[in-house]
Amino acid sequence: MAEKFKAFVAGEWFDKGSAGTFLNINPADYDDVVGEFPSCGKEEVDAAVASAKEAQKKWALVPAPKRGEILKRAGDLLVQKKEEIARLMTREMGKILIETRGDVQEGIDTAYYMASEGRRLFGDTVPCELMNKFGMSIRCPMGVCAMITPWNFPMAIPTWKIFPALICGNGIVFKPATDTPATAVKFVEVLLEAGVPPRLINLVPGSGRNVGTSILEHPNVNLVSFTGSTQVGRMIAKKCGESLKRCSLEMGGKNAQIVMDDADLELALEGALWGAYGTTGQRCTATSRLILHKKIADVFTKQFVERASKIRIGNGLDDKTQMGPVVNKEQQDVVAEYVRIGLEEDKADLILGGRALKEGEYSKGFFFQPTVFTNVKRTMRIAREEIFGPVVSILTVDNLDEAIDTLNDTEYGLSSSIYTRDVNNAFKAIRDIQAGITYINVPTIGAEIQLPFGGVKNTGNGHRESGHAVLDTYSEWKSVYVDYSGRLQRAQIDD
Ligand code: UN1
Repeated sequence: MAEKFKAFVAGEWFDKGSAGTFLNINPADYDDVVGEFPSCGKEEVDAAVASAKEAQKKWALVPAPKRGEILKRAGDLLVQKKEEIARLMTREMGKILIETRGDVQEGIDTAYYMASEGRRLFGDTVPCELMNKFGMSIRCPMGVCAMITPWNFPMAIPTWKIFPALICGNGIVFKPATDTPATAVKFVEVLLEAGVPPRLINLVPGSGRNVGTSILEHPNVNLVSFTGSTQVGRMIAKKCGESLKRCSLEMGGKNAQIVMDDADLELALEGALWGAYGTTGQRCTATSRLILHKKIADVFTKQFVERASKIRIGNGLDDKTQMGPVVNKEQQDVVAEYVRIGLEEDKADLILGGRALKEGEYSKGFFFQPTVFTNVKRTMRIAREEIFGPVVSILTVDNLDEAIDTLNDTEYGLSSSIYTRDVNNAFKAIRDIQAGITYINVPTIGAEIQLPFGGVKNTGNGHRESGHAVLDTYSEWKSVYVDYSGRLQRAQIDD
């Protein structure tokens, strides 16, 4: 019998939703059922929004430093439960333990960062143009914020959204990905134990069609924050546009690492392997293109393939495993389909991997070999579309300008990296690369939470997560003028 997990709406836990229940399985071993979860729908979303809206009125009156104390306690609890949550996360979505620990750590970092924002939440004080008049800007809550989160960072990404929303004084409706509802339950338990008012935080697991649609159509949802595919993000933006909800989108990437001929090749190799195959390539920041200077392309490719071929694939709970499965069967099929496309279209050379692993120890999971294509042209689909799996396309260039031009030749603009020892190359790249994040001698993955996270072009819609920039998403600015002259002073008219 599968363990029964619950949803949490209007201060109550319950184990059956209006759309029944759904099962969550371990992608490394599909006989291992992680749990049975309530499948929610419109009924629960309506109740969740009403509850969050009501509870938010009181929460907005709690001084922000006090809200911060609750976030600090949530961080402390995540520290205590880090190992337990990391193991559960590996079981439900497959990435290896050191990475799921890192995922929880990112949540802890966010808790502490946002806890101290409770004592800042800076606005401006500015001089006014008239005498005896004072001007300032303050942050006000948005109201009810709905979070629609992905499965690849089941703790970090919900914390990126929920902690800043809470510190800004908002109520929450949280729809986790159906592949990772267990981590979401643990997170909500932590929030409640830390002292977040029960009716303020609502957890509504269920499908995009049932829960997602009801959220988007609800008139009392003031903001939707979404991380996921560009295709779904576009649909969300359209829906939010109709009702003028604020919407913060963090979507696809086709991130590249440039390796120049003057780079420290060993360092660049390590970075490329981690960026490409960490999280089995399932990060929006994953390195899915390597752009190599022609002088080092052959030697770099040879060593990259040699090392990639040695990556130990297996169950992420095993300490020896270096790369876990992909998250589910559909994702395994998508990756296989891209390999087929790569082979057919314009004939890239498949020089490593390319197959789903289905035999022996892999027979009950969704594993895929580390895969490398060379002779890839910029126009090919494997060089342009997000694959979200362990597949790398190698492109060769003659110089830095061509490298940057190639890197920019995509509809996306999330993360980017250049390995070079030449400071002039580095600064040119910082200026000319079109991306929300540029790393110098660092792989494309591994953003820290004190800087803004997000992308340009079709990766985002101008909002950022993390850092203090995220506060602009979860609050409304109010400008305040205080005239203490005791008479009518007309701006732009009186002296
Ligand atoms: C994601 O892939 O959606 O920068 C988030 C990184 C992580 C977060 C990735 N800190 O790779």
